[in-house]
Amino acid sequence: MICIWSARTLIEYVTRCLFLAVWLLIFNSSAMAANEFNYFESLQERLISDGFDRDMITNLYSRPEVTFETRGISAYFVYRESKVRYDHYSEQLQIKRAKKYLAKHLSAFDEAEKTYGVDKEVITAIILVETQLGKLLGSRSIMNTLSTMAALSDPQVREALWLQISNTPDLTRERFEEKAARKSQWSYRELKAYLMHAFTEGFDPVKINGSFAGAMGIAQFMPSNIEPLARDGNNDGKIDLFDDADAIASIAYYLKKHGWRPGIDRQQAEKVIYHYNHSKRYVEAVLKISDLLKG
Ligand SMILES: [Ca+2]
Repeated sequence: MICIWSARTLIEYVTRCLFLAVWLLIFNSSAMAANEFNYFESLQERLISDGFDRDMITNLYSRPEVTFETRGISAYFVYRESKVRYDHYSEQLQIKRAKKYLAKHLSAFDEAEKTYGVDKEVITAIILVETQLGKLLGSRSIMNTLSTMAALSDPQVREALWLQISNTPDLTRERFEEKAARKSQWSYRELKAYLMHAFTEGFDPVKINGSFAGAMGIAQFMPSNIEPLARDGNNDGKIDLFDDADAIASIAYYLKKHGWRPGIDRQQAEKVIYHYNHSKRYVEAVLKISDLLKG
C-alpha cells in the first residue's frame, strides 16, 4: 500500500515538474520574444528601400545608443503649446542677457541684416525663446526621437508602444492613434533629412541631442529645414547649427524666405514669425522682446 501510494506520488510529482518545465519554457520564450522585438526593423527596411545604404543603416541601428524612446515619446503625445509660458523671456534680466548676446555677435547680426534684410533684434528674440541664447539645446537624442516617432507607422510598433504608455494622464487611445498616424509620416521625412545632413556635414547622427520633437541647434531648426533654409554664416564652408553665426544667418534667411522685408509692418511681421512656430503667443513674445531690445 505504501509502495503504491509512493509510486502515485512520484508520478504526480514528475507530472507537476514536467508541467512547470513546459510552462517556464513557454513563459521564457514569450518574454524573450518581447525583449527581442525590434522596433526599428520595418523602419530600417523603409530607409533602405528609399535609397540609404543597407550596411550603413544596419550598423547605425545596431549601435547600443540607438534605442526606442518610450519615455521621451510619451511626453510628445501629451504636449500642448497652450501650456508653454513665454512671459519670463521679456523680464529685465533676460533682456539684459539678450542685449549682451547681440553685442557679442554683432558682426554676424550685421552681416545677416545686410544680406537678408532681417532685424537683428527679431533674430535675437527668436534665439532667446528657442534656446535661451544657445544655453538650452535639448537633451534628447535626435536620432532616437525621430526614429521612434517614424517607427510608429508600423501597426505592431504602435501597439507595443500603446501597451507601455496607455496609463499616461490625458492620453486616450484615439488621440494616440491620431497623433501617431500624423506624426510618424512627418518624422520619417525629418529622419531622412537628418541622416542626409549628418552624412553631408560628416558628423555622427547618434551624438546630437535636440528638442523632444527633434529640433536641433541654437535656432532649433527641424532637419527638413536645414537643406533649403540653413546658411553658412561664418563662411567656413559648413552648416553648423551649433555655431552662433550659422544660426543667426539661418534664422534670417528662414524669415526672408517666408516673406520678411526691411520695414515690414507689424501685421506682416506676425505672419512671417508664425511660420517659425505656429503659436500666436510665441509670435507676440518674439515681437515684444524685439521691441524691448530696440528700446
Ligand atoms: Ca559655418
